[in-house]
Parts: sequence; C-alpha cells; structure tokens
Amino acid sequence: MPIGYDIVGDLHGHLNVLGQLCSRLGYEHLLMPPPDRRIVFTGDLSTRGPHNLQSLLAVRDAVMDGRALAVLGNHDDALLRWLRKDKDSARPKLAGIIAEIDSAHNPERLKKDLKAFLESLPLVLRLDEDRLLVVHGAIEDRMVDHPITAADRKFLLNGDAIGKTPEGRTLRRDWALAYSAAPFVVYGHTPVEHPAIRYNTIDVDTGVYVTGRLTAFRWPEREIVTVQA
Ligand SMILES: [Mn+2]
Repeated sequence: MPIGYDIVGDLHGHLNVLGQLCSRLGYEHLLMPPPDRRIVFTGDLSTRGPHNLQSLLAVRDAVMDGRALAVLGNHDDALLRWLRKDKDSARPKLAGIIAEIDSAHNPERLKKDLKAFLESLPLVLRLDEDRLLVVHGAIEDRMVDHPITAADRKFLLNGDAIGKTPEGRTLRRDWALAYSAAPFVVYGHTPVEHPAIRYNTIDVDTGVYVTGRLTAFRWPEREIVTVQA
C-alpha cells in the first residue's frame, strides 16, 4: 500500500488549530490519519502556544503508534537541552512549557519521557524512497546523500543565519536558492505568508503563534491546505 504524507508546519503548542487542520484533511479524529497516510511534523512542537505540553504528548503518542512522524526543531532541541540540565539552556522562550511540566502530576517521570521522545526525533526524515525529505530549518545538497555530521546539525535546525537586523531579528540566507538535489524538501522554521513550491522545496510554517494559520502539504498530491484559527 503506497503511503501518503500530510506534512504540518511548526505547531508551537497550538493543538486546537491542529484539530481544525486534521478535520480539513478528512481525519476522523485529531492525529488520526487514514491507514494509508501519515501525519508528519516539521518540528517546534511546543513553546509559544496555549497547549505546549498537550501538543508534545499528543504528537508523541501518535509517533509511538506509527500514525505520525516528526523531525527535531530548534525549540525542541532547546527543550531537550533543558531536560538534560545543560546550563544556560532555560531560555525565555521555554518559560511556558517549563511551567507546564513543573505543574504536572509527576514532573520527574514526565521529564524522562519527554527527553526520550525528543532524543528519538531525527534531524532529517527521508520518505517515499528518498523522493521526499522533511527538515526543520534548511538543508544543503551535500547533506542529502551523506551522513549528517555534528557540524550540519546547527544548519538543519536553524537555517543559514547570516546576522541580525537592527531590530534584533535573525537574518537568514535563502538556502532553497542554492538547493539542487533530487529529493523534494518540506521544511518550516521561517514563517511565510503564503506557502508555495520554490526550487523543489516548500516552507510550510505559517507562523501559527502570530497568525493563527497552520498549514499542511500533502504528498504526493502536492496540495497545500491551510486553516485559520
Ligand atoms: Mn524553529
């Protein structure tokens, strides 16, 4: 049975909007694709949302059941570093999810579970016999056919950061311009107003935490589905 994929942009704790998107995709329930499809996440599952912990746990359960797949995002990585108790990793962006974890019924067991889940997430998902790649931030041609090195990790998670604007926003090079490998790449991390296929890639992050819009890209149909909260 050929498998189709619905690749969802950065979720950032907006489980309610994901519910809407799943209905629009024709799922009977949240995170319940039909047997011949999988729901795939471009990472940044929590932080910035109203339901950070619930989002993480719901996606984790779906991944464990084989209904979902996800790559690690930079916010997921920051949370993982905090869970590993690396110093200086409790950045302001983690305040919400940390408060939710700390007020849970059994925070220590929860931390262990979340750490195991986040550690299981790859940086690159290779799907449909390598015709489709999913990454969080960016990828370069040379990473497509070679094992990912520790040095590639930052690029995959954060994109090609080249500096800051005077307002403090990160400036990123448009890596897709240089991408010329064969697999189609779906990614997130950098919010766009209108997702569109460019140079054999598509950015499906519609910045749900600001816009209320969450987007899925359907493979192999190449359809773009966006819902507005
Ligand atoms: Mn990100």
